[in-house]
Amino acid sequence: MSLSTYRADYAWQGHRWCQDTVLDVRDGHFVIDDQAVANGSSTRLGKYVLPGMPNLHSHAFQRAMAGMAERRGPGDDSFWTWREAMYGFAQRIGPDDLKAIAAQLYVEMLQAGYTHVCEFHYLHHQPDGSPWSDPAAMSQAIVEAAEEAGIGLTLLPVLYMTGGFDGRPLGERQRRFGHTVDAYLRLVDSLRAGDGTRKTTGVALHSLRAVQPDAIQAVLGAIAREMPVHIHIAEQVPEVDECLALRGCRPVQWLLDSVAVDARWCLVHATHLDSGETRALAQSGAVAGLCPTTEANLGDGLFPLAPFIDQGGVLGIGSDSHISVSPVEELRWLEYGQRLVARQRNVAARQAGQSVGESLFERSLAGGAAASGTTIGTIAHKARADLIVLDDTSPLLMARDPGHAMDSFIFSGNVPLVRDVMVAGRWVVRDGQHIEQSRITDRYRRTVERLKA
Ligand code: NGQ
Ligand code: ZN
Repeated sequence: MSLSTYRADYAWQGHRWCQDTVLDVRDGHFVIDDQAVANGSSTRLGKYVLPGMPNLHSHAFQRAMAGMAERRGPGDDSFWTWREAMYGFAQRIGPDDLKAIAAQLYVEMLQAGYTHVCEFHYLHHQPDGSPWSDPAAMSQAIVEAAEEAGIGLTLLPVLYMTGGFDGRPLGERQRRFGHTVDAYLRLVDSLRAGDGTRKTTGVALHSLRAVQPDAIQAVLGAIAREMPVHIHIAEQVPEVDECLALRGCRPVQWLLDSVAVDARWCLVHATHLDSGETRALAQSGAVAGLCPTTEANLGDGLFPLAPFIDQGGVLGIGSDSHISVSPVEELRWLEYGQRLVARQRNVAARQAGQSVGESLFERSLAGGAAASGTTIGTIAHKARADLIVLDDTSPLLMARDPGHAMDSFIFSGNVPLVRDVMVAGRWVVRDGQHIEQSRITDRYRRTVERLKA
């Protein structure tokens, strides 16, 4: 494949804006040469060019129910009443529906500046729990949706075996999520076969509620060393209490004591941490997978951001239930939640003079890339060529020097400032429009109308 040469007035590279940067792209990856000088044949991208953001946690099907669970039920609503509504919605979805919903979602992610998604996929079987004729049919729907939209994918088939910490069997509405360890490992193996530049396969354990200790050990013993491992860990206070009652310690503590948690791990919703867990998680090098808009929507609680950062913790962001699909809004709420509780400002910037937006964006790139198990999240030699170009004609960026550009992007916009988006060297969003938008959105409309009927 030939070389394309681009230039940016400012590119976010190695923790800072670099002026007059030349970016070569070949075979979907950056070729960065420090000596390169912009010449006549390079294409100017715009004033501000950033690495694309990895979205480290997604349940794609839930996008189609966003906004449908905000009406009060007969009693106090909670995460658990939302989950019942979600299970009801999930019952109706087959492979074609999932593909249509996921493709629409991934288009929206790209337009918002996410260039990679970690799909935590547990909707495996038919509604009665029996496998489809192709046991990987639902996973395949995700793979095809990502290909159609042109987003990078870390596919995380989820192991889901039990209905609680006590090992009780799956409920009727959870049956289509379930696998034996052997069947699960076969699925993982079959999915790995198609891995390449834009697709990586990892593994996911749904939660300590859904996977018992022996099964965790069996999976970890069987998979390749380099595969990312994701788990929902401590989202709700009742699950922390149940873990304390049945296992004698809190979920994050239990995990850290029971398996070798390191940088390949992503602990999604590591929300409820005591100070010892915060320190130990930070020291482990694992990624804390934070999904602030979903965690707010579901009434989870707040992550101890400041001590975690101070102890060197790694974090990334995900849009999870997709009540919102925007890295800007995730980062904004990550910071604002802390401000509201601490009654302080600029919490995620831990040193004088540091920018909150730069600190959060940079951290989320690094943590998201680690959780994805692939070289993204950076404009660097040999990294996959994923980038976003901001709309520098927006009034929000007028009379802003580079030192305020990131904070203006993260905090001031209500209209997305993302103008053009590239994934693996290919333009998928130009002038805010996705290249396949009308076809994918038409199919989505037909799908959700049919699901509603
Ligand atoms: C999920 N979602 O797997 O979709 C979960 C809810 C559960 C979030 N945790 C189900 N946000 O945890 O049992
Ligand atoms: Zn989740």
